[in-house]
Amino acid sequence: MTRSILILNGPNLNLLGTRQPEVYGPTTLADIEAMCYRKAKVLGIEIVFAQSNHEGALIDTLHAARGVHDGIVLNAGAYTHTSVALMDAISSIMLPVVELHLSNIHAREEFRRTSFIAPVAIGQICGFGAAGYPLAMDALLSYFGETE
Ligand code: CA2
Repeated sequence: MTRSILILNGPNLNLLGTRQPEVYGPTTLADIEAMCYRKAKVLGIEIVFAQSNHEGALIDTLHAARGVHDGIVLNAGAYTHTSVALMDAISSIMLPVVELHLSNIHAREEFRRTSFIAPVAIGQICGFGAAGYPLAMDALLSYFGETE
């Protein structure tokens, strides 16, 4: 069975590469998407790559992942630090979620150290820039291997 992973990105990540390259790097979200598709080909899996600036749309996309995808890589952006609703959505769908951030959220402002995603994720990858996306895909594949 071919595994399928949803790679879901939250608010403002559509602006990557256009502003604050000193924090988030020079890579655009389109570059990251292309990187993820190349990685998926190597891994022999399917992916869907998506982004929304809207909390409800992110929740709808998480709900729709049930029965379609085997796992999720989620960069929830700033909603990471605020959204009980996203946390509840992840709890409800019973799919493994890897929390991902480009920056090291633990080395920045204090408010970024709080994550509502972390308690309901299988793990967190942060601080490796765009390279974190293929790392998160590897992490999910490793998790599938261990849980089969
Ligand atoms: O490091 C990450 O991946 C974050 O999820 C990015 C979020 C931030 O709120 C989180 O604390 C950590 C922000 C994404 C905003 O992206 C921008 C891109 C270009 C210009 C400005 C913001």
